[in-house]
Amino acid sequence: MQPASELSQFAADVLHGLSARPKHLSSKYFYDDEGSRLFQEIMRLPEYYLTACEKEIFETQTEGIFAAFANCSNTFDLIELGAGDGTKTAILVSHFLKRNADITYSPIDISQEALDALSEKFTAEFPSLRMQPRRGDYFDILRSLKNGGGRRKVLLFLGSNIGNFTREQSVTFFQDLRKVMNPNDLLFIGFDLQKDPHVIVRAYDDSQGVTARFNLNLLTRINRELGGNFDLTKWTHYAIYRPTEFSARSFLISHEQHNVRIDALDRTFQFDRWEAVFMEISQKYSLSMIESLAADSGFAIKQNFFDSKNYYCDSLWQLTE
Ligand code: AVI
Repeated sequence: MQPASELSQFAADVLHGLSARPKHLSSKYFYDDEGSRLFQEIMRLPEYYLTACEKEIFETQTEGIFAAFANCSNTFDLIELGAGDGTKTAILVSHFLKRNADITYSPIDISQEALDALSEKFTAEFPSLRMQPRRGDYFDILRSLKNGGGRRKVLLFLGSNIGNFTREQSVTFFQDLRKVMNPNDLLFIGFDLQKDPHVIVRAYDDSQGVTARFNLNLLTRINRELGGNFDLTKWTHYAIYRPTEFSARSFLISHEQHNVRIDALDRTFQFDRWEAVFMEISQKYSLSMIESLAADSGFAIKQNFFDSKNYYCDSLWQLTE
């Protein structure tokens, strides 16, 4: 057993979450190598419309996006936070290179496996592209890139990843990004918009059970990394949409009363029959929510790009004075 002072952040967060009422675990820990692989599978699901919508925006509005990024200069650096497999970004990169843009692409991710796969794919597809993949904490890396030789940085935060933060966390995150940006830099963010709740719920409770496996994988990760003994057969994935708050929420529900031991925490946790552990929030946005998020974080919207169904918005932000 490790003394509490030596607990990893992961262990400390699991201890905090499972000691709370109601219990919760943080979705930021979903993305070990297996979690990243499962998320890529989710992105290919027919019910998970987010990826297809953002892809459509990139495919149909590439020139408009290029014009907005370039802003009269063909030189800029693309830095993608949480790059995953980079499939959507490849659409932009391909177009930018055809337009002879002088770009560098720096994908940042916490999964080395995901970064390796992405680097291999991009190197094969775009041999002339300068790439600087980086694994680790966004802010450490961005601080190291702050003075990029006077080149404009365009930060990409795609896939509605922002939806997994609370509003307070989102404002803090954008304010922190602002600190590592120069006045000419831009921030391009994917937002999933509000729509028919039935469509949203299906995206988080797919018929093939991939999202269920994605959530359950966090229990497997706790078993492996923290010496837990979660029995996955005692748990069910459950997703809802709260229309008054415009957020999808996912839970793992315990079917029966049972105990789980986690060696690294030297603790046993009791779960009641039908007890829910809150796993993830996926916020859905209106345009006024996006505008107020930008304003409260020190940014102004330069341009918004929408898909044909108006399900999704990629919003390009610039710093305010
Ligand atoms: C990464 N993030 C934007 C996804 C979402 O839609 O909230 C994670 C996810 N959770 C279940 N399905 C996908």
